[in-house]
Amino acid sequence: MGSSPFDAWITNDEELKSLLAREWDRQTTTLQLIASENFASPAVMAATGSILTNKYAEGYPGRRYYGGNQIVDEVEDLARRRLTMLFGAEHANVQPHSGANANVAVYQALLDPGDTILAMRLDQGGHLTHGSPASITSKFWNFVSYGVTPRSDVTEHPGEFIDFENVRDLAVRHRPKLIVAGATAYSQLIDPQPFREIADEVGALLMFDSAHVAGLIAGGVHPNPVPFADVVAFTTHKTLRGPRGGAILCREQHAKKIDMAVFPGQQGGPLEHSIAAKAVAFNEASQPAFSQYARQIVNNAQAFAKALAAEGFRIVSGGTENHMVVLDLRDFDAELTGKVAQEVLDLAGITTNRNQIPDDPRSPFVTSGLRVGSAAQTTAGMKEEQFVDIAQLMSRALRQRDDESAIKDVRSRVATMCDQFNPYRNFTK
Ligand code: DSN
Repeated sequence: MGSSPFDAWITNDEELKSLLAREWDRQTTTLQLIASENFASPAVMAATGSILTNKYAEGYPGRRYYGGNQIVDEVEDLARRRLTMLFGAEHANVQPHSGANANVAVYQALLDPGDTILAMRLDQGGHLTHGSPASITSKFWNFVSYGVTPRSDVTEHPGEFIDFENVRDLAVRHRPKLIVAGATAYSQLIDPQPFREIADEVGALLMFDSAHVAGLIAGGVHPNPVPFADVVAFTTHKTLRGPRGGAILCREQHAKKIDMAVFPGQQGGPLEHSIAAKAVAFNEASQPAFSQYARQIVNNAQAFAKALAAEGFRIVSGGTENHMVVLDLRDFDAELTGKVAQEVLDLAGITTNRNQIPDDPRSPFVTSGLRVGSAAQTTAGMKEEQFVDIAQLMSRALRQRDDESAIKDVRSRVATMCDQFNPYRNFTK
């Protein structure tokens, strides 16, 4: 079993050290295909584990409620500067602890309780914070949902797409104060322009939730919503490959309200060690190599989708234009649920998550779908060829799920691949 070089610092806690060593082993000997995950660089991880974790810094640079923040102010300013430059934005807030916090802070900043928000429904590809009944957001604001519509006239790949006629009809009918674009399980590019046009037509503000695609935007392979949206909120740890956390970009006119909503509205002391790690990631994402990385993520996802379709899976939206592929398992095997598929693939060393497909007859805990993504294994150096192999291994494990020796064989092939493509190969002790 290997271990992270960082674990050497944990000298006095054998119990935790052993858990970290096991997780290191899991991450580097099994395939990480969860579309919202990635492998952060050692520099990002080092900053996350830095001395900045010791500092309280409620407030913002130049306006803190505690002393001793001269250097922390520079760290946070560095992160804000790098982020605004990366996306061409007017203002950045790098304090949200997560994407969910960031989204709720945006609602709090721009709306009054009870105001109407038009957003994508969870089972159609949206996020919990887009008004799911299980989320606090649905208790405070009145959500109207749009979804996807099956289309057979898209000859290259018929499937489910955001239907802008439907978004417009709902917007005209319900007059939302805010429209939310962006998704967590939607594999097509989301064009911010038609959303802006609809928002302008009904006098709504526009927020783009770019949690999943932030890295693709930074790498130039997804349209940048910043020129179109009033606010762009996202996580920093998905395709952007930074530390776990959130961030918000906005037009200057909303800056004060957004900052007030994050702190003191939502949060207390910011996680300055995470903010330092965000600064590292924003710098990494501004390098030319990151654009090549983003392009490779999409190429890999497209090769993956094609190979999965060849194995008999139906691809929701007919294909992918980003980093993820959502599989409808029913054509492959009507009996196979997302829950069982996820469990079988776990045994075979392939980490995925079950996901509802549009209008899924099964519950969110069971599902008829599976979501996979290419960002993490692309970081590890995998190319189209490896993703074709992974599609075949997934298919074999799921078809032969009752055959222990077949699962074992897939697991051993996965281990060989992971050995060849260890994201931390230069850092393993
Ligand atoms: N953003 C979700 C995901 O896509 O996995 C988690 O909230």
